[in-house]
Amino acid sequence: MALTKNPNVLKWLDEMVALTTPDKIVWIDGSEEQLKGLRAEAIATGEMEELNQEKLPGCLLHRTLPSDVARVESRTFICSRNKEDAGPTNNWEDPKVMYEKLGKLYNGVMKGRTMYVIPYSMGPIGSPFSKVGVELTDSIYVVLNMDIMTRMGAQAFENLGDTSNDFVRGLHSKANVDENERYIVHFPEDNTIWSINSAYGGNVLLGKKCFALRIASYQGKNEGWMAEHMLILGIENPKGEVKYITAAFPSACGKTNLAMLIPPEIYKKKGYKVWTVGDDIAWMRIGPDGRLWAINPENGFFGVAPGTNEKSNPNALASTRKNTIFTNVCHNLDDNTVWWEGLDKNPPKHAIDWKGQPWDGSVSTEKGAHPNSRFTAPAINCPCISDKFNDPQGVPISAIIFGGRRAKTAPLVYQARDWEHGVFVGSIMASETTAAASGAVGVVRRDPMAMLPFCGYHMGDYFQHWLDMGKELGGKAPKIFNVNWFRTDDEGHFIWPGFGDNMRVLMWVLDRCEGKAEAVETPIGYEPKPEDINLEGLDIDLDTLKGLLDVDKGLWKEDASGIEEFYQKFGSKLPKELKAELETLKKNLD
Ligand code: GTP
Ligand code: SPV
Ligand code: MN
Repeated sequence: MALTKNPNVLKWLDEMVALTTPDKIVWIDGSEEQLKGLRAEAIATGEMEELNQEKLPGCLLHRTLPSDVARVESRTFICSRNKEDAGPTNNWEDPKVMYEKLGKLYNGVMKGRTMYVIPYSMGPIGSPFSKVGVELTDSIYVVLNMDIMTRMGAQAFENLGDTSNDFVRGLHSKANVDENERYIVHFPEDNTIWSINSAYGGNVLLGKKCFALRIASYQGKNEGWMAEHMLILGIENPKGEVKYITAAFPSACGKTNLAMLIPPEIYKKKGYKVWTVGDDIAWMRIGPDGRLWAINPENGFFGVAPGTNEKSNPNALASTRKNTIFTNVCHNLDDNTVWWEGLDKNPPKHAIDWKGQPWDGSVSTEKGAHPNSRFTAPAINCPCISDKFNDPQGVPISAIIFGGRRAKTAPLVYQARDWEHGVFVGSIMASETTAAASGAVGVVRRDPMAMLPFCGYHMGDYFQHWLDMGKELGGKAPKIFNVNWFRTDDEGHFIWPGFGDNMRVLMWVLDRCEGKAEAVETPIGYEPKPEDINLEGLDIDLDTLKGLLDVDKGLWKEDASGIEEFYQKFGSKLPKELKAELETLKKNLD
């Protein structure tokens, strides 16, 4: 039975049913009873495997095809009516042409299958930040993941109401999972997403990157707010005051880890605590007090498994110990649990690898888990989840941090001189590519604000939107910083210990926001005095830290010409403020 009377939903559903011709339609109400049935069905068909219910209660394992393990940026499109509106960094096709082309692929694709109708809310139900989406899919895996990642079920329709047309229409079919016919397509002007021939997370959980970043960034520009690829965390001082920070790092560059960090002993014993609000996406609005406020639109974590362990990220690990879906990890057959590289030093001997093949960790030279294998874990499982996680108003932001993987150029931390300079700092972000997207790994590319694969419109307009938001925020704007945890020595080892010790850098960041710490002016912005980063209890001396903060003018001059070349892409859409910032940087380097 239909879960809504909203004629806009029903009309669109009728059209999509006529196109894809499923045998059966199931409305997802979000009830535990219904989910139980779907889990049982997925286990019965082999789509998912039930893990050890004593050690991992409620946990399931799933493998996608080896050709379908990451986002595919080359097959991701922004189909605005005018090509110019998608900009130089997105793939584009005329929406009419694309609807027709994909229409052929969707034609009858759900024959013999069930269509699940998933209503969901991005953001807490009832929050002024929140937005509703409906995803139609032929995958139970998608339903079960959406249950963890969003507020899914009948309540989302209640939020939408009986007449509103303001919902994102998502259509997904795994079809034959044919990589040559794979498309992840956004029609921002129609509030529509069409995804076909994939069954991997970022391509098919349409509430996440597709809606909450690509469509939402477009909505944000038009409606005066921001959708960003950012974690949100709170740092509580011994007096019980909490200050909030957002940080944008590209995929697989440390957002989940920073969001859940465990304070080093020196801070813990003084009474500092860290709280997680979000690990991947932030929606931000200017509040009635004129400050920037953020919510996490998601309800769970779709986190990178490899490297997650008791030491690096115990909070993430704890989050995955119940009601979690594991995708493309290694299956330990001895006790029916999961394993991945970096979990511990005891790879199972009797196991199935991410490709579904028998695997013996004591001899194999292949990886047991895919480098982009993931866990889908409910946010409420996280031991350090913030008490503001469900707050409809979100949290006020004191600082915004940009960062990426740079072996050399970027120092451990620096602060932008002001908002405009901060927008410049975000716009010139560069990072080595990771396994989160298909393609080469370790190649440095420009990834402005970590949004290169996620901005749903012209990136030049996006920079302008950042500048406009700054004007509106005025003196209440968060301070902007850049960090790099990934500088390496001559042997390629990371110099900075990272993980929990990143808090030492965050403390300088917060001190700067409160006017409590000094800074040194450099050609690229303000840096800490080395003695202002607390190294107590660390195996790092002041000279190493000075090296981490070093600004190599030669490398930066090379970078400046790289930026100049990158900026040329945007033509007349490049805001003049950013052009001026580049000139200032070049002058400072001479
Ligand atoms: P997405 O979910 O793809 O957006 O990734 P993310 O930005 O949340 O990255 P995540 O925290 O999952 O980290 C990705 C990889 O970076 C993992 O293998 C981590 O172990 C590693 N990593 C995270 N933080 C640090 C750090 O401070 N130092 C070092 N050296 N590695 C880190
Ligand atoms: C990312 O790649 O940035 C992710 C994972 O967070 S995905 O959902 O696949 O986009
Ligand atoms: Mn991400």
